[in-house]
Amino acid sequence: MRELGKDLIIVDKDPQKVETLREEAYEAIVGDISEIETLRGLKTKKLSGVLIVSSDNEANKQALRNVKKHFRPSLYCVARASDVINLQEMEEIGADFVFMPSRIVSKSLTRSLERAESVRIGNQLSQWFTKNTGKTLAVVVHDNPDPDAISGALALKLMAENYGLSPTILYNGEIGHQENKAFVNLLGINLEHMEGRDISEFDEIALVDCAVAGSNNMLSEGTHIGVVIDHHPVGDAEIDADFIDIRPNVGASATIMTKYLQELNIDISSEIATALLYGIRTDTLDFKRNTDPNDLSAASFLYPMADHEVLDQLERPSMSIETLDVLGQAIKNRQVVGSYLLSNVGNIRDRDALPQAADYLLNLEGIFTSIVFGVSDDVIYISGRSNDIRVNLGTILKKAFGEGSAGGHSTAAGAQIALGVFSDIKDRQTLLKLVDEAVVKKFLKAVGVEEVDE
Ligand SMILES: [Mn+2]
Repeated sequence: MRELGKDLIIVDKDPQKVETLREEAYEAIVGDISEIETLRGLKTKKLSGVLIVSSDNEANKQALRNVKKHFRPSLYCVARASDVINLQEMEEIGADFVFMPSRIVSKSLTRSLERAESVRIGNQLSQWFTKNTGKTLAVVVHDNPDPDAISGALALKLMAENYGLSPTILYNGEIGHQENKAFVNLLGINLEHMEGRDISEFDEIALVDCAVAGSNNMLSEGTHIGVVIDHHPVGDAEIDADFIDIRPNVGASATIMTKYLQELNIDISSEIATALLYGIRTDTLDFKRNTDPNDLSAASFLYPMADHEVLDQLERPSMSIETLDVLGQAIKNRQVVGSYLLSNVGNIRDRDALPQAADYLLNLEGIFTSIVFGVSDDVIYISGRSNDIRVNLGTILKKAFGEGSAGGHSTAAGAQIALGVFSDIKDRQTLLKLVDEAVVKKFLKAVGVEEVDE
């Protein structure tokens, strides 16, 4: 109470207790709180609240009734109950807040345990780094890395440097989407493509935002890993690693890494805070998807350190000319069949423009599923979006174009089909027409819609 800056008057039946309290400089009086006389004595004081906290439920209830009857109704009343039944009764009598000591103890115990657990794994990770000081470390992210993977790797790199290792972030595939490219450029993030690098030149390997060697990363299956940090459920995949921290309840690997930086007291630059915050926000769709209180607490820790001008810029990425062209083609070439929209954008260089175009076309009135496709040198790329709850786009694309070449979720999916023999066709126009027919037919057949004759 003293911390709240309020004066406290204590009433207790036991004169000895009252004596002790007075010695400790508290204002204390002897009295039975269930008796109205005791309360009368308090009425002269300007009370802002009453705490009824004896261990006797009956006395507490009587005191509560008296307070409700004889004091102003706005007086704030807190009461203590030993069980749920008494808690309910006290609430009915009019207590503003009733607490059960056993619950408070168990809550604070849970918190202490969580705290202890976080200290324990923080120590384990720090021990791993200490043991490997002086070594080179490959920090490997999943293929076509997103901001969560990249920022998580950045944090792990920082940590490794703090422990005297020489880390390099490695990725495979491409950094797609304008937003992700802008993210890497604006924050000056240094990561190297795996092409031409030999993983065996590194002493140790860490995996961030993916957990299984050979699955969505360029490592060979069964590679021994030093540290694994991830938040995707791995099922019963076997992982050969010294240190594994996979938290499927958490919304982002960046959240896990933020907790480690906090735990191990590592100084965070504004760039890293910005990257991690952006990673958490994009992976949780601004805390709307797969999110956990830990994501929010990590974000609130990073927020004051982050560069909000950069974050603003990341939210409004400029569209490349190529993306704009593809979008233009997609709008022009659209074919609408019922609530399905299909569009052939022809030859493409940047296939990342396809999902963006598919996203955009979903805004058209009456369209619930959009499919945009184009042809690069020898591959047809198909990208689809759907907000039709009856449609599982991933399944449909697999059905239309084969298990091996399609994948994705119910709302966002894609497929890649090798042109094979078709790529020899010299006449590009003929080729595009063939592709168009094939893709549209296969898709409509898979969704069970007859193509309308034009
Ligand atoms: Mn992630």
